[in-house]
Amino acid sequence: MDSGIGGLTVFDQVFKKLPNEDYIYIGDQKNLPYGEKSSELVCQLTTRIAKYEETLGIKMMVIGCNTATAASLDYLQKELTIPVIGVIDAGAELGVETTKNHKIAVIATNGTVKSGRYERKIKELLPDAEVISKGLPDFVTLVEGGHAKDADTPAKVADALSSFDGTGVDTMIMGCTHFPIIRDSIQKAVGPDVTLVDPGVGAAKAVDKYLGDNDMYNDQDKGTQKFLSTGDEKAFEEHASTFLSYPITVSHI
Ligand code: DGN
Repeated sequence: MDSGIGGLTVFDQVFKKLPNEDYIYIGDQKNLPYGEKSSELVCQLTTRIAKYEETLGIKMMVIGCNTATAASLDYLQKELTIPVIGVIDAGAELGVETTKNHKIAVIATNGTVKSGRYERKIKELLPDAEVISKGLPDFVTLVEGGHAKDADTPAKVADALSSFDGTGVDTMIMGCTHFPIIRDSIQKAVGPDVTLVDPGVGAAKAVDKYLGDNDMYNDQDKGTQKFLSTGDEKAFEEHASTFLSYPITVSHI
């Protein structure tokens, strides 16, 4: 699930790794954005989607939204009877695997940064890590507005990331579903010495490991993909082309 459409970047990574599984993606488009809402409200909204998903007979849930993971992962892991994987823990693990000098940057929504969940998880795995986090909600607006490929976007991104100059971070976690869409601009801004981490890739690894360890793979040849939205399904379909390289059909719930 995701607050809306951005979680498609996470879906895409999991789907690429595990194409034989059946997927139901729910975007809570009616209630987006989650990024600037209180964590109590985000937890309530995420739980509502999770409870609905559970009724559909799913075997695992991936919270493909960083803000929703920050607000509700611990609660949902206790509340649901199925395994729940959050994109933050998976992203933090990948960040820890990637860093060599233990200096890690996290860029995300303000909600995610305020939760401190990336920092906590990174330090749990790598106690001497130095974590520098920054809330960049304007990047969400930029991608949502369809400006990812605008000529002035690299300059805007570079300006927003200039506070990382001289910090020595060697790894930057793109802790928001929208940020991989402007990955090239981010890479250009931080330079070739900083490795970018996409938590969607981490989530795909975590899902694969869990299914493998628990003998839960689907042994069919080809999986199915269903996309549901709580908002305007046509707008969702059109907008999806910003996030995916293939068209999708979306139904309203
Ligand atoms: N999906 C959200 C996240 O990864 O934090 C970003 C979109 C939003 O709700 N602001």
